[in-house]
Amino acid sequence: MKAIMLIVVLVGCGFEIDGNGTSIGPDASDALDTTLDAQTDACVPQPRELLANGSFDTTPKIWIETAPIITDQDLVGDTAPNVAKLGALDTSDALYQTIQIPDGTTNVILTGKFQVRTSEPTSIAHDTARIDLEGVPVALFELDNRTPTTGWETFVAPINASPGIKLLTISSTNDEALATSFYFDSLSLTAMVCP
Ligand SMILES: [Ca+2]
Ligand SMILES: [Ca+2]
Repeated sequence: MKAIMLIVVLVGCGFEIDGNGTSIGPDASDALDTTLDAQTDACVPQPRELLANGSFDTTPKIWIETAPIITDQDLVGDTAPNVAKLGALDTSDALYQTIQIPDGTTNVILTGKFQVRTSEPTSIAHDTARIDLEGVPVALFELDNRTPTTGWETFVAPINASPGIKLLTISSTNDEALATSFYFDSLSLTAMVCP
């Protein structure tokens, strides 16, 4: 009985047993199992959307506004009907959303559309807008009255971010004269992660 139990234990551990019931070493199939496990563990990262209501068109609104910012007035949205409009004389506006950068992220990119409409001359920056992640300015993204647009412009901004819960902020500041409006729509924040 003891011999039978020993064989059962050895087989369970992946050892081969010869005809005499003698262990002759690790099962050759273990190497194959290891290879298959490695292939199963490897993955092709897929894009995952981290932002809610990036179009500003769905409910619940999710975004926190310091004033009524999400609106269907003024401009036709890149995605109808709503846009985010920041900027009024002598005012600072902000739009917030908490997002989570997932573990194992290899790449995070913020994309979207913007417009800048201003009464200012384009020589000196008086009114500005920017996007921050957890207080850090998003690379490649800062707007002011020197760069007015006549339609929706596309931006693509890579973000260097560590995993965890972060606050995404869109903000603007206008001085006391000659207003500038900063519009945003169709935002998307994607991370490449294993599904
Ligand atoms: Ca929209
Ligand atoms: Ca101004």
